[in-house]
Amino acid sequence: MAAKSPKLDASPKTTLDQGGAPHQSAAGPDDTMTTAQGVAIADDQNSLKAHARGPGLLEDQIMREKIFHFDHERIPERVVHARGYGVHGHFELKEAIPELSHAAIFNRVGEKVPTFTRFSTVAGSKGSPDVARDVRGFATKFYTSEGNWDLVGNNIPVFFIQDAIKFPDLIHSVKPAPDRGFPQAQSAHDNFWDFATLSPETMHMLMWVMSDRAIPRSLRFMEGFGVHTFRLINAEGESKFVKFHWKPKQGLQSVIWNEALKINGMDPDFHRRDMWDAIDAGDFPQWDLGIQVFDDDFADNFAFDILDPTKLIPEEDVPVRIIGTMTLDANVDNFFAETEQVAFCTQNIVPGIDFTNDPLLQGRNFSYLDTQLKRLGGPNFTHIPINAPKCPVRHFQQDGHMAMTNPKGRANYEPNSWGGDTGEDAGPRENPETGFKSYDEPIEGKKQRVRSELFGDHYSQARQFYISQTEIEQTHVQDAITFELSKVERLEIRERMVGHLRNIDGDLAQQVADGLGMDKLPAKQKAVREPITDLKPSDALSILKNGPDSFAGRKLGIYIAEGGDARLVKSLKTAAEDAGATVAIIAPHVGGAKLSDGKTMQADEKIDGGPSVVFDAVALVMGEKAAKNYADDKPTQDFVSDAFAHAKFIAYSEEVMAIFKAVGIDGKLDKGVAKLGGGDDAKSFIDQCGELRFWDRVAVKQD
Ligand code: HDD
Repeated sequence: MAAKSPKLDASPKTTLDQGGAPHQSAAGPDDTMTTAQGVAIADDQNSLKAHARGPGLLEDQIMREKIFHFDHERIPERVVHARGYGVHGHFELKEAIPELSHAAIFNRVGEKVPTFTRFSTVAGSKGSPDVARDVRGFATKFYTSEGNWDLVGNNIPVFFIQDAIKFPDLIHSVKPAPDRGFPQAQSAHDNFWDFATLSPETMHMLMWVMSDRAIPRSLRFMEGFGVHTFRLINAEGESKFVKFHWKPKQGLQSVIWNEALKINGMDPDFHRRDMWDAIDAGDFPQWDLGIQVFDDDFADNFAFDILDPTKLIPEEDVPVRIIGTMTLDANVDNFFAETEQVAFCTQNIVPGIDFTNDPLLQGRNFSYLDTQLKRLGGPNFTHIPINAPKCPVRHFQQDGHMAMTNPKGRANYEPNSWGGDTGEDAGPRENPETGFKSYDEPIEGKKQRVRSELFGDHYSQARQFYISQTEIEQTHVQDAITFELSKVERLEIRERMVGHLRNIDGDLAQQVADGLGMDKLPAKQKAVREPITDLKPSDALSILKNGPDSFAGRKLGIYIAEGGDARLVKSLKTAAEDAGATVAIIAPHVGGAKLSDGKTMQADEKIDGGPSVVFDAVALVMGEKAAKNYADDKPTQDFVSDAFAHAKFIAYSEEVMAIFKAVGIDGKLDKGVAKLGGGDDAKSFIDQCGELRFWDRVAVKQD
């Protein structure tokens, strides 16, 4: 359908708002395409040539401008967290905490503070799949009335390393190897495990990354953590320590590894699509912001150093106090302008919040500002709308690449003596009352390259995490470590890791050793500090103990085929939607299938493109002939056998037994597989789906 004339294929209805008031094309009617200089374009299909079959002319300023701009469309991707997805929202404080902090954001109950949140994976590049086993970034920019506060956290409350000087090594080791340029978006390789096992401070975080936390079902179903200990400061200048938590109102949920592998093939955009769709449908995800507050006394008596980012403070020791809620309610208008250009910086804090001496945080405070210069090309990235504060900004910084908001007047320094009688504007002045003040913590000591002694405990909380998991979750951790180490070629690296595991949990070490086919357990790794083995399990650390209480926000896939009972399909749809879930119809053809009522129901997906791995639960409703017909169809068989293997709830109309027979599960049907007759069957099934998985099916580990 090549259009000969731009008029035939004209799509350029949009005019670009280049920062000012909405404007019309300088060159003519609203929809006339122009160059970046505003000159109307007559032909956007043909470059200027010496002759219809002759060479191109250098003179063609219109083509040159277009190609020039295209050539420069990309900016460097983030060196870590390159793949991410950003969403607008707002934060609303529910409980003021003036006794702890004088920050406006913590004192103005009911005020809606705009936010922008970017979720990300760490290791993969921009085009890598969403459901890689990885930490998820959870970074929120609060546009507060006192300036921007960036809470740049992860979905895991601890980190791999204790000192920022090790960050480049950590990231080099996990990213593709420099000689071969692979593997992409994976930690299952020699370099990563070599570094990790030579750096025992990674052990606690490794437990989290090998757990299902690292393969979330949705960005909506995961927690967020500020990781470091920060300070809150009140109007009297008093300080308490704080750790920040995001608790999803949607409950926690992850996928299982075999599912993740398949999802990445079927839908590499699984997480971003899920977020876009939920917000587009008005199903706005919410997180409560919680704080764990403690004082010097607690810090001095805690078994670990509160400045050590590889340690957490169990919620049983210091409860999380919920103070407000963030709602994500708007997708971006333009991915590049917002998600790509957003620049988070840990050093962006507001009066009433302060840093601590956590050596990882101190290093981050340098790195983030520095990296924005490289990525966004100059010091004026705060002029880009997504980064610009939504409160007054007044200073004497000036010029630089792409300066957008330029001061007026003569004074560009201070102190100055303009103002007063001169009639000139003297510009802004510092304000000792409202201005940012650091906590006046007394500091003394020797300048040294050392870590504090308690940083040497590498195993105690790793063990605590492991023993806090349900049996199913523990199995997943064992399987994940076994999987990853099976991809490690050098035997001594595998042995080193099992040697570390022996300091964490004997059974875990044995299971992994067996999984790797080791004849005997490798020697224990020497611990810098003897691990504490009697830390109590903490329920807050398990996903399965913190799941949702309904099927809301989840997705049911209904596979229909010719002759399927129309009433059943309808009742399933209604029950799922009533529960706040979404439904996708899958059929042998995207054109849908004619159901028992003689009407054709359109499909959202053809079976090959709608596998069961992308749904939380599935149903199959087909006529007898169709069920027999599709019993031998491979995608249909995978739909059923995967759903069954992944412990999903499955509903079916009795004709579908032919397919169950074909995949060999007809003799194994359990309470997680529901035959739909009529009456309340659909509703009972959806109620059951609220448990998300029928874990009993896979609870017994096969040797
Ligand atoms: Fe980092 C990005 C989270 C340690 C250096 N980091 C980045 C992002 C998140 C985190 C969520 C993506 C922000 C976005 O969406 O744009 N990083 C963390 C957490 C850490 C951490 C929770 C440990 C507690 N990071 C860390 C260290 C350093 C960095 C120790 C360097 C010394 N991180 C960066 C960076 C990035 C970044 C290079 C890349 C892109 C960016 O900053 O804007 O500066």
